[in-house]
Amino acid sequence: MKELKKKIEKYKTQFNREITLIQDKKGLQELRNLFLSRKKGYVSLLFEDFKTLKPEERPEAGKIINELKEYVQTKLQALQEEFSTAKKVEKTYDLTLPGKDIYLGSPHPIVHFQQEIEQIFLTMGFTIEEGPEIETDYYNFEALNFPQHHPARDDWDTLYIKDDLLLRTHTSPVQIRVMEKKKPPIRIIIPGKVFRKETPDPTHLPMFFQVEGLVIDVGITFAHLKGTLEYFLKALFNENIKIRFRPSFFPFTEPSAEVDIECTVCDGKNEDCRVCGGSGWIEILGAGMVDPQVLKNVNIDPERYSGFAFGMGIDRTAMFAFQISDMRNFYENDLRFIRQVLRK
Ligand code: FA5
Repeated sequence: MKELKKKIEKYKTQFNREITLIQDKKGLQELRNLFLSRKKGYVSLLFEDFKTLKPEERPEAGKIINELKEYVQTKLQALQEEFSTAKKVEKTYDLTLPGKDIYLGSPHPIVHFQQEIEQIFLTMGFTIEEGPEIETDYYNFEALNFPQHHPARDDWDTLYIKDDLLLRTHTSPVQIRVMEKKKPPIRIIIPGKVFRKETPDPTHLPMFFQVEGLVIDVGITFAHLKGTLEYFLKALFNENIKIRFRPSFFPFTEPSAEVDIECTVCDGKNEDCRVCGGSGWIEILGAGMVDPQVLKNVNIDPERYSGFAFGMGIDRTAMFAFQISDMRNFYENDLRFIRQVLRK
């Protein structure tokens, strides 16, 4: 009898250990066979032992063997049910259905576009510079040849923080900041945010991005300016993009030009186009040869060095690259718009 009790204890410990290792129905069946199979199961073998006991020991022996049998059966049954419900849950997934769209965050389309522009200039050997968005009157105007009360300042009206501090109206002041520190050869671009007193419309914003370009070296001519911009615009749009240079005026370049591209919204075919006003052309940048006076302002000898500069509206140009008829869309935070543009 003592021996039987020991055996039962041993089997129970073994069962408890093995049931925790079971992973599937196959394992479950194997454990069931090990303990309950009619001929060689441990419980059946215990009943064989039972037959060798004295008659007065049998009632207690029968009771504890049956308790083990019930214990094993109940535990196996519970595990079987667990497996069946898990299978039912699995069945509720229909793997043929399309998955849920998960939107990952991403930089704003204008930032993406700015990076594209930077990449083109980096491959041309330019480096990238930055400057402050709050600027002094000296850098934004004075050093760029806009004396106080010069009427050209009116085009660049802006928000003043103090008499001498303002939100920069263009990226050109960074030209001065860089030329004060570095001597030629200089070949840089300056992307950044600028601000103007402007009523928003499809092609004008009070806050927008520009990318400035500046090249200063010995023997730089207008041909270099033209070649660089043509190469850049073809790389940004396509080989067939139509470009035109128009004479213009900026106090800090002489001669100056404005560069237009063909309107990609109407292809020059809609007289009522709200973007190009029916002209078929849209201005995307201002440019010119750096005025000798500007070079003198930063102690670069204009007799030895010459250079060109340009300033392009990133949002304005993005509008044509993405063929969008209203630039304000970029800042209305409608994710349906942003995602469409990012997919193009
Ligand atoms: C300038 O800002 C000069 N600093 C450009 C320059 C740099 C000329 C270096 C010569 C040498 P302008 O005001 O034309 O120029 O602006 C340049 C470009 O910025 C425009 O061609 C246009 O693409 C964009 N832009 C101008 N105003 C707005 C506006 N309100 N909203 C969006 N884009 C604008």
